[in-house]
Amino acid sequence: MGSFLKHLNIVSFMLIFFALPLNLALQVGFYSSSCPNAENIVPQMVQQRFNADRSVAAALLRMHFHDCFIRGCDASILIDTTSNNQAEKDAGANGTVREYALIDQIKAALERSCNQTVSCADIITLATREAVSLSGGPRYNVPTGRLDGLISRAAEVNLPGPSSTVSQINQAFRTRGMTLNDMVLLVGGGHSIGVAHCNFFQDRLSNFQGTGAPDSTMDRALLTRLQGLCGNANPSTFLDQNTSFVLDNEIYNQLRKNRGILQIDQELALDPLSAPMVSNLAANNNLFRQSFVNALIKMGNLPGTGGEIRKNCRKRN
Ligand code: HEM
Ligand SMILES: *[C@@H]1O[C@H](CO)[C@@H](O)[C@H](O)[C@H]1NC(C)=O
Ligand SMILES: *[C@@H]1O[C@H](CO)[C@@H](O)[C@H](O)[C@H]1NC(C)=O
Ligand SMILES: CC(=O)N[C@H]1CO[C@H](CO)[C@@H](O)[C@@H]1O
Repeated sequence: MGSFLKHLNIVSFMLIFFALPLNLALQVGFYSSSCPNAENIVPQMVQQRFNADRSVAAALLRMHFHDCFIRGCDASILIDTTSNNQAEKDAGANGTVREYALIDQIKAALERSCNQTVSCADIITLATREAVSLSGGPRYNVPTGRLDGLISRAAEVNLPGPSSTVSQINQAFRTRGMTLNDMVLLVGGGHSIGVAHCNFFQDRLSNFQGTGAPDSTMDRALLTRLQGLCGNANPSTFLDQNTSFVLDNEIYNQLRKNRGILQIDQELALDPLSAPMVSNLAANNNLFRQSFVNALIKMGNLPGTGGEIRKNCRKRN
């Protein structure tokens, strides 16, 4: 009996062991002995870029999201298209993900400092951590130790669009192990900085859902301004019309004032599923700060499928 139990334990141990998502090796300070400078080099380079253009913070946060939602956080977003493979970055939803050159520069500096040690997926993660704190968000410890994936396919990019409903977006988060609360935090918090181009919300400005009229939920002054802005070119406007460069809970207040730019953002405040959370977050920036970071770390832990430490973030070794 004892030996049977012992066997059972070994079997269940092995089951648990092999079922472990590959990210359980992630830990805070993963590079502290293998590349002690990694957590200085990334912040320095992001800070430098931010000093020249503070919109870089939003770009990094969005890149992290687009990376993690396809194949986990494995830098699949960074792979370039080749003659026989159209990569994620060339899928429609990725058209305006930016700051790939900054990631290349950080990678080059890390390669000089520690040969083939720091993954591109961790570079995005550490750069995002910096983006959050440079935007006035909390500074947090973030686990590292991710591997770079070997696969990146445009056809796998199944990100929801800006006209999705709250329950559709919720479903996209649920299939990745995240809750409605995580979703409201990440979409709202993510959209508390950065911009959207007219093509992503133009449908709200005139013939909304075939009604022949603009989206009646949009604040009139905002509607008028956006109608003037969006012409033939495709300019952009701030997702948070008030504190546009600050990662804070003000976006939720804007949404409650019907000043959301993207339809999905506005829906967060209107849909009974998410409206109570929007109210709570709008009223409490400390609640927002702590819970946003927790949700962001959770998103950053979405497990990849394993791989390598790339030498060049744009291609497999
Ligand atoms: C799943 C629901 C989401 C949808 C439908 C969505 C959609 C969009 C769209 C259409 C834009 C405008 C892009 C452009 O015009 O260049 C945008 C921008 C942005 N999104 Fe999201 N998003 C979602 C979730 C998230 C999440 C979870 C984050 C991060 C935690 C995030 C962070 C950002 C940031 C920072 C920007 C501004 C980018 C910049 O300034 O370059 N989004 N999003
Ligand atoms: C980096 O590593 C590769 C193989 O892993 C080796 O060939 C090369 O000499 C190393 N370069 C430096 C500067 O250590
Ligand atoms: C802008 O945000 C600040 C700080 O969050 C707030 O006090 C103010 O009322 C907001 N202004 C508008 C026009 O929404
Ligand atoms: C900048 C960029 O790579 N844009 C691409 C996004 O995806 C669409 C559709 O696949 C391409 O046509 C764009 O060139």
